[in-house]
Amino acid sequence: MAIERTLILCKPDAVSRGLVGEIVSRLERRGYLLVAMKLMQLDGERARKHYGEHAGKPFFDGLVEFITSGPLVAMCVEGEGAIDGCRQLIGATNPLAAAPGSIRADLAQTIGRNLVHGSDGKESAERELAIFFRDNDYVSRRHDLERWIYEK
Ligand code: D4T
Repeated sequence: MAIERTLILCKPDAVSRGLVGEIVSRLERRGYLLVAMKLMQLDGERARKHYGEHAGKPFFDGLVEFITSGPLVAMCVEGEGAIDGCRQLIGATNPLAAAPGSIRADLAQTIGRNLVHGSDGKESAERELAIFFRDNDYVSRRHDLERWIYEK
């Protein structure tokens, strides 16, 4: 296992429903560290870039429309095996298939309004983080990592 960074988005439905605190709290309680965070509204160009792998699929236009429809919160989350760990906390894409206790199972109803995004691998994490953050957006949490999280 290694210390990883992943992109987590509280999508516009999460912001609109007032669930950002709940989502951040679940990530923090697991011990993951926020190393960058931004409240922003995504433009169409960046949204299409972020969801590029889905271009041409029937749900693509609706997805872009939804993700640009209001403010979202973008975060870079760091921790041991954080990419898969965050995916586990978030739950399966369709809330009806998500494990009980996961964010989507507990708080969402439909695949098109599933509250959260989490990168699904190292390459996508790197690619996606670069869409949302510049180098100087990141802070170091090395001290917290060594103190509280990392098992030597
Ligand atoms: P994200 O990317 O939002 O974390 O979701 P997942 O990684 O869990 O799922 P995904 O990439 O397969 O889908 C991206 C995004 O598209 C929406 N979606 C997906 C949809 O509205 N209808 C669909 O049929 C699918 C497959 C939900 C998440």
